[in-house]
Amino acid sequence: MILLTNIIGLLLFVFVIWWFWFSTPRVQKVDSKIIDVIVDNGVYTPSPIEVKQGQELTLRFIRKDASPCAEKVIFEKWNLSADLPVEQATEIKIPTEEKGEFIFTCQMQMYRGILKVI
Ligand SMILES: [Cu+2]
Repeated sequence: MILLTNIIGLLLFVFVIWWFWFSTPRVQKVDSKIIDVIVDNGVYTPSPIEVKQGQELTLRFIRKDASPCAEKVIFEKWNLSADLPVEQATEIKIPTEEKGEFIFTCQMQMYRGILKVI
């Protein structure tokens, strides 16, 4: 009888372990971030953009404005630039190792956005 109780106890124990390890969905830590930035009417939206230092960041520029003014985006700080085809998403990976406020602009600096790394 004691043996039977022990076996049942053991089975219960195994079941509980199995339950926790295999049947609960694992929580995944997400530290990448993609932010959509709309390019239209002379402004980047949203701006300012605030992110945490060291987190992965991709800005996905979606250009609505067909005027040549909007065709490039430039991050002077990192020497990064990209052509933005109209009505398409263009992804740019942004370094966030350094804290600060960084400006991004079109080639004529009429469009201006601010990225804050905090
Ligand atoms: Cu411009």
